Amino acid sequence: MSTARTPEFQLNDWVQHRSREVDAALNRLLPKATTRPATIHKAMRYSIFAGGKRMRPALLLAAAEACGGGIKPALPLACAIECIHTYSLIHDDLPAMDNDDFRRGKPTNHKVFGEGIAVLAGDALLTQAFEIAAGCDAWPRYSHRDLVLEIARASGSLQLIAGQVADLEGEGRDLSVAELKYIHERKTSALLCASVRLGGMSANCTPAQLKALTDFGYNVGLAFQVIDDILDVTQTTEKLGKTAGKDVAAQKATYPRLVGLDKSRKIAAQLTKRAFDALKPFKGRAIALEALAHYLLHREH
Ligand code: GRG
Repeated sequence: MSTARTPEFQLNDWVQHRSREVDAALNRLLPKATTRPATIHKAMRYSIFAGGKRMRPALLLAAAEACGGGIKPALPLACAIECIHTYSLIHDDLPAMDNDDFRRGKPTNHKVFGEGIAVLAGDALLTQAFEIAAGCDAWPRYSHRDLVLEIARASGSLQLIAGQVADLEGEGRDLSVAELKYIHERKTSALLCASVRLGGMSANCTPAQLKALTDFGYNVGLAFQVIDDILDVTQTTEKLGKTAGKDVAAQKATYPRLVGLDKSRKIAAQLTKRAFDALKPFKGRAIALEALAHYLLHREH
């Protein structure tokens, strides 16, 4: 992981250090694998510690830093967001949805624990996220109500779930670019955007900073999904840690399918440029956010 844009900033070290902190916090916050009923706690931990990139926690912690905040108050929120994200992946992989056998380089949750436990492990991680958020400190500008609302809105039936519904209903149909963007805004961008906003909130950010983070998160979130679509057709299953070529096989609407690979790459670069522009009010203090946006545009998995 490197970035040509900010050569003096060691993104690799930055991410590794924060990922270790996030993993240690998740380990503290989730019930132990031996806690009764052990099966569900093993299943929750199996997917949480299966080797995800931890990009949402990284963006959340980077946003906190941009607003002058520290890791400690942001960490529980980073864990809450990773719980929501992991729940959505477990459910998305179920036979009733995308029916995938492979995720984060490992057999999917339902392949190991069975469908019933996988549904429940997703449900439990979703609930765990709210328990963690409710247990966080609050700040003068942002109450528990604000934090919990932020997470609920991003993952509810108007955003994450709306995106998944539109995705399911779009299968086998020719979608327009506008319809595809609707899906990407909700299925992907909403949670990434909430991540950076929560990072800002954990640092008691100003309304102007929150607005800048929202613009950044929205655009980075859209770019993330365009890149994800590109990687599905350009990378191998081994490299991705999930089944490559699934979108083509399922005849799913994607940017490469609708506008071609070259144009898709241009769109991702344009969205990333908008994300960079949104960071101008931070006057160079959003260095980790910049480096992450640059990395996400050039990532290979
Ligand atoms: C089941 C409510 C519900 C929603 C599912 C997450 C999701 C919505 C679908 C999975 C497929 C997909 C393309 C989702 C868009 C978001 C995305 C690209 C997820 C993968 O995120 P990464 O690459 O995964 O950050 P890791 O494993 O690295 O954390």
